[in-house]
Amino acid sequence: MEIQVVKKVLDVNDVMAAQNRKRFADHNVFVLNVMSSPGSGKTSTLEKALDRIKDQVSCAVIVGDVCTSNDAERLSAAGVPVIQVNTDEFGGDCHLAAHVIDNAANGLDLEKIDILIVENVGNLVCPAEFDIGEDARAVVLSVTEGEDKPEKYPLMFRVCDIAIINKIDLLPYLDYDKNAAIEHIQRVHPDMPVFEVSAKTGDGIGEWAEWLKEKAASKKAAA
Ligand SMILES: Nc1nc2c(ncn2[C@@H]2O[C@H](COP(=O)(O)OP(=O)(O)O)[C@@H](O)[C@H]2O)c(=O)[nH]1
Ligand SMILES: [Mg+2]
Repeated sequence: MEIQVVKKVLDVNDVMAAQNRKRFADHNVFVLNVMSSPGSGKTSTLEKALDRIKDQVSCAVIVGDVCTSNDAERLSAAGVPVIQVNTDEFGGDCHLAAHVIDNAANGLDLEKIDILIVENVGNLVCPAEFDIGEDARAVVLSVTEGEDKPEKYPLMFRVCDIAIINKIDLLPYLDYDKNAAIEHIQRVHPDMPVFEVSAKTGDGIGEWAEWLKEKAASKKAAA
């Protein structure tokens, strides 16, 4: 019985996600859904990436947390439009659903935006189950989380297009085996591109920011 209810929720979400995808395509907006467990560095890597690309492409962010507008305040410093969603207002959801993105997008002038980044609620499980109408998905995994998370939470790594290993500045202080982590990622998702970055030092941010710009440019070119 419960399974049927869950299926229905996901079906309704898929319909809304398809509407979002059409709406974003109509306005030529490339949408990236960024997911991870809390604290792996979604906001930090986005702050650094936005600093690099915001003068070349017009960006905006929708950020989801259960409570607070801390991340919106941090991301607004880049000078791009930011919409904060607090899921506490509708039951404390552990993910952003498609209708939530639809509502949040009403607060943005989509005609003026090339890249919309969604920082999802910190969680390696539920956000992977909800299509929001995005073009691509990225999972951030930090070196303090252990190498085996991709195999423990495989859906997240299966549905994402790229993985970003963050906090590589901490590698000298840890027993973390980065190559083992990459093997775990690619066992779940063969050939998944993996970017190795440090939001603290800026290492590797350029490469993933370039990937983002190129993906957005190819969507525009195909339109
Ligand atoms: N040493 C180090 N700390 C980082 C890095 N990226 C983020 N942090 C720290 O990790 C914590 C969580 O980062 P945040 O971006 O808020 O993670 P989020 O919850 O995924 O958005 C903060 O204290 C950051 O300063 C990094 O590359 N290196
Ligand atoms: Mg954050």
